[in-house]
Amino acid sequence: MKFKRQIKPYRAAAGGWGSLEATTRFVFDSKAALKNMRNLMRMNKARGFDCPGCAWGDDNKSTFSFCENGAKAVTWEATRRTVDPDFFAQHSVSRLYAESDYFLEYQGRLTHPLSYNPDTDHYEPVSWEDAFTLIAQHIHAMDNPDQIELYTSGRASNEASWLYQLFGRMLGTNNFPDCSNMCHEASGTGLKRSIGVGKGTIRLDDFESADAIFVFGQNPGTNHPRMLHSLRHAAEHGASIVTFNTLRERGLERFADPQNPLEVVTPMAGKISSSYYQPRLGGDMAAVRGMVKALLEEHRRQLALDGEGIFDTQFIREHTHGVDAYLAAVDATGWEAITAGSGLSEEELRQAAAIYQHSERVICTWAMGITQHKHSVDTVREIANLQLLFGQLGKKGAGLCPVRGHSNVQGNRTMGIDEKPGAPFLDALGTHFGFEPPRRAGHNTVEAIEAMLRDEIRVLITLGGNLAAAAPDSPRTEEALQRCGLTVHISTKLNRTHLVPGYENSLILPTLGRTERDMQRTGSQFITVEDSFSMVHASEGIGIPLSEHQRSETAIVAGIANAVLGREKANWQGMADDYSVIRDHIAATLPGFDDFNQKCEQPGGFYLGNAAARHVFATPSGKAEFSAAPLPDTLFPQLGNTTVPFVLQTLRSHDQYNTTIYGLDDRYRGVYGQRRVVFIHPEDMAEQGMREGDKVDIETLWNDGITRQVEGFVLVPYNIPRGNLAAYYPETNPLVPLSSFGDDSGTPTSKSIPVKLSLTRQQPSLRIA
Ligand SMILES: Nc1nc2c(c(=O)[nH]1)N[C@H]1C(S)=C(S)[C@@H](COP(=O)(O)OP(=O)(O)OC[C@H]3O[C@@H](n4cnc5c(=O)[nH]c(N)nc54)[C@H](O)[C@@H]3O)O[C@H]1N2
Ligand SMILES: Nc1nc2c(c(=O)[nH]1)N[C@H]1C(S)=C(S)[C@@H](COP(=O)(O)OP(=O)(O)OC[C@H]3O[C@@H](n4cnc5c(=O)[nH]c(N)nc54)[C@H](O)[C@@H]3O)O[C@H]1N2
Ligand SMILES: [Mo]
Repeated sequence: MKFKRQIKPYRAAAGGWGSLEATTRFVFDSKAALKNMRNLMRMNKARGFDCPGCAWGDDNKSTFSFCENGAKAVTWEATRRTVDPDFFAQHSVSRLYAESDYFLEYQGRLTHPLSYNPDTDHYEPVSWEDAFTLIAQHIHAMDNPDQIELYTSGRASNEASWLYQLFGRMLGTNNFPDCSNMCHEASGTGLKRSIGVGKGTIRLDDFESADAIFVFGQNPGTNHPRMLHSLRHAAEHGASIVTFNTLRERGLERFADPQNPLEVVTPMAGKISSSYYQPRLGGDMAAVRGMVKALLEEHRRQLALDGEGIFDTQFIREHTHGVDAYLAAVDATGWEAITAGSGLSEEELRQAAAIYQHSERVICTWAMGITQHKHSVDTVREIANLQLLFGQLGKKGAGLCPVRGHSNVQGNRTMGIDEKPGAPFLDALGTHFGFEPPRRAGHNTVEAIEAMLRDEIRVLITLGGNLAAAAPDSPRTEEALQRCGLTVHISTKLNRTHLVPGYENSLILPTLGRTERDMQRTGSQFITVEDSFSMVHASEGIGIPLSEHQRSETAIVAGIANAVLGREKANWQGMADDYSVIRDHIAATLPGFDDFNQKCEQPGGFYLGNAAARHVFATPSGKAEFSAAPLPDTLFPQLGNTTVPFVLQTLRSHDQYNTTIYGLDDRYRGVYGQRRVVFIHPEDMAEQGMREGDKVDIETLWNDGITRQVEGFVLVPYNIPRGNLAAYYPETNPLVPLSSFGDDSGTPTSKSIPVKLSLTRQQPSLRIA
């Protein structure tokens, strides 16, 4: 594979011809053009499969809506390329380990169950029955049930996830680390504390009636392209779109310039105006505090004039708790701390506050720029504070909207993939199946890796995902995997995690993707998923599986559970034969799922509801809780007085889906044919005596004596605050210390890593991507 490396600023608008061209290129490059086209046509229709891309909702108005990156996700899965036993006979694990993440997944779909042979360093075919027996042997040899970790990635269906948690809890553990621990955990934790429910309060059509949409720390042009449609429609109706993003992101920027209508004739064309603020990394809590400070001043001024003020005092009185303490905290926060913390001027924040004040209905959305910092829970709660002051909850066109990542990550949690499950769910599960579920909290992702490093874990099973590449501190995560006796990976494609085997055994279990037909004993099965707006709907694959040896996730989980626990506790095989049996169990154990099977027939799915949107708050006070947390003094209290030259964020390029690398371009940021780049302010570059195109090493500054460094990153001058850097994940994951995670969220601080730069001395032999 040869790639032309180039940096060339992208001048067109986001969406448009560029995406259509890229989409068709992907469709025709994947050796299955016709099948892919047919797949795209079915995506998101009432019957057909749910897009395995992001968790944005479907507007049931257009017959089908897909975006460039959804198309990539589908075609990547629907490839005809395969990695079969011959491939593994040819390539040893050490040889494959030397390849890039791009190379590994590009080889195609896994077709056979495989078992690692340490004597030959090769994966070899194994029968399903032998694989299940081996898993059972390892699990039966454990001293206690907490010696297993059951990881989940957010693509797994509701049915597979629910069955997986039942298996774990019947085994006796709550060790359910999942990708959400590295993702929106702070949103769940923060919102639960503030409004009693860890999910967004709005529905997709609320975007149509919003007067303003504040988008914090999110890059929808790449990661939620269908959200651009909602933003465009909102803007057409006159809504202001106000962006807070450290980087100038093209997908958002064009919205920022009212003089520049999107140039091409596509569904994206249209004139969208907004404001664009560039806080420094981790500066959003201070920015929102600044807005509230300005609004409080205005409230008091108005109050003196008309006795009412601008806040929704009735809502505050009836539905909230703690406003006085919060406003005292706002008074106690000076402008100096606000501007220093946010990197924005008082004038900019007053301007943003004025837009907010003059908008009757406001939606606040956010993603990883908010959730992957040390003080993320407080930041989420600060956004909630702002919305509570104005009663923006449960009103049409207004509310809180964490925009989820993986297409069913919200559903996984609803199904009980949670290391700290609530008592009501465990009670329901225990009563329904007649057993006593474990009550001890289990491990989140960071805790799971730490436990593996302490040799406390014997078995790791991953239901999707790529833990070795997605988790922080890559060398330590890889060591952790090697300290498990058995690792088992239920996967569609080959990835780095498979190449770091456990010390006794490792299995790769090939699974069907969401786009594929899932035939079981009682016929073709559908699964269900939940989007960011709490809509649950059915998804039925149509593609013909590549191999008769691939099994569905649900069937694999049932097979493992049956081998380990036997059929006395539950009829695992019966559930795998007919997923509607699982849905009946879900209906019996989870609120909101009554008549689940019947509700699946509704086109577009059904709404799970959101208590906070109905002004019912499941908090200790029974009301929405203001949070009076102070602004953090520093992002790195662990570092004391150490000078931190740069703060680095790790983010996604346009051609990737998390650790899946589709290609080496990042079109909107003007990067082509390469991924080892670091974005830097031109003046910072000059000050360091460095030039565009120079190669640099990036080293983390931390307090544990471990050297964390990545080498040979090309400097790209960019519109980014002074002192801030950006580079792609997962290449930079070795830089994120395992011990650096969010307060109360445990999420690795992937958006604020303290680093220094130095020119690369020796040119390392670069591996592509
Ligand atoms: N095509 C595609 N789609 C995806 C994914 C993918 O990899 N590819 N991943 C999926 C998943 S799992 C997730 S979680 C989502 C992720 O969706 P995003 O959160 O959009 O993903 P990131 O690329 O991490 O981008 C973070 C954005 O926040 C900004 N940012 C970073 N730090 C800060 C900060 O401190 N303050 C502010 N205001 N801005 C900041 C960055 O400049 C960047 O624009 O996307 C999902 N959808
Ligand atoms: N530095 C840094 N690290 C990060 C982040 C960051 O912004 N910066 N983001 C974090 C976030 S938000 C997330 S969500 C995590 C993602 O962490 P993960 O969810 O663990 O990683 P993915 O890259 O999404 O997983 C890709 C793999 O999933 C498998 N797969 C794909 N489809 C299916 C399927 O349908 N079924 C099954 N069983 N397997 C499938 C394939 O084998 C593929 O190789 O990474 C986190 N890590
Ligand atoms: Mo995510």
